[in-house]
Amino acid sequence: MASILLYGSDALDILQRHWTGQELRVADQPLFGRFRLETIGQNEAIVVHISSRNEIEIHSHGGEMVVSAIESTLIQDGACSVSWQEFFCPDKTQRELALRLLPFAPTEHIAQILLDQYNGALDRECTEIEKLENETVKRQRFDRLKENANVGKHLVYPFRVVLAGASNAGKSSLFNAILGFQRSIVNVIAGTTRDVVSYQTALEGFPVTFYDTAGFRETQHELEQQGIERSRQSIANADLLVWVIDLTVPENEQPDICATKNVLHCFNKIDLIDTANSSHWEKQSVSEKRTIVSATTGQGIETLLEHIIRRLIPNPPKPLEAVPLRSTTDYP
Ligand SMILES: Nc1nc2c(ncn2[C@@H]2O[C@H](COP(=O)(O)OP(=O)(O)OP(=O)(O)O)[C@@H](O)[C@H]2O)c(=O)[nH]1
Ligand SMILES: [Mg+2]
Repeated sequence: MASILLYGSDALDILQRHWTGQELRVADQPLFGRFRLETIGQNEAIVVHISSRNEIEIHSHGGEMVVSAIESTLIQDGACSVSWQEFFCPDKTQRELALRLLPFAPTEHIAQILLDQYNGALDRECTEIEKLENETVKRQRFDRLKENANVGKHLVYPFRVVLAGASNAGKSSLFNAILGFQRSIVNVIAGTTRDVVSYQTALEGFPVTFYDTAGFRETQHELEQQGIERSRQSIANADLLVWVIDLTVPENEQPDICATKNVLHCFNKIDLIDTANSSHWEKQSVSEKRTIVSATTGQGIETLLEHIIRRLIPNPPKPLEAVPLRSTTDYP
């Protein structure tokens, strides 16, 4: 099903030229008839709803060819085509951008943030900031806008969280435990993952893509070397690197590329540590910079996810708060 709104003073006259069916008139009820598609020389069954002489909804079946044939017939008669976003919000502002992004909202939470922006959250905040006389408060409110602008970049495009670490640390097992299904192959043989495996999900309603990568180790195997090079590339593009460490083996050094990244250390395989040692590990400060889990038993995974989202969004926007959006050219 596709809907086209024919709007303007000539709307009824334009429709009349191509219409055969029930008499066209302003009515509460839909009217049934056929629309002559001039460009392909066929009559298409349609339903129209005429709420005023200026405003007519045309409903056809949703095939792309039919919709574009109706559109080009109307354009030939003097109509011009605008997207629904431009129609409702023609001023090319953040409000229009919010509408443009709305169909791509991956979760209800994101849709709500976008609707808040459409309803003028940013304009209101800017007007209020301008009126403030206290420079310190002004700066605080402005800094908060900047903080939310980082969230605004990831309403439609997910945050990228890369799981990396030494071979066999349990990255793929952790990836599967986070997602809740067996997306990646897990094996006791070191060097199992070669390509980057990704999956998009949501944390607290924000889109996040997790990447499972090939483990770092010295190897002469060309395929594995290629995999490790891909791991480096994924780390370079990450918003957050989760460096996975096997608690049962001496800690490996991180490659240089990790030094510049936002890193969370994740100690895995706590289930293999005997009770005495385990309490030693559990006493280690679990913080937003380090966390202890077992990908096998699921222990600590919830806490890990909380830490991940807090590292990505330390203070999530509150309902009705202004979230600056990125320019249209960055979006589909
Ligand atoms: N007991 C226990 N075993 C684990 C845990 N996590 C992973 N393993 C085991 O460790 C081995 C390696 O796990 P993977 O998830 O394939 O490790 P990886 O880091 O993806 O390995 P590569 O892809 O080779 O780099 C497998 O035998 C897993 O079953 C854990 O939390 N506890
Ligand atoms: Mg793996």
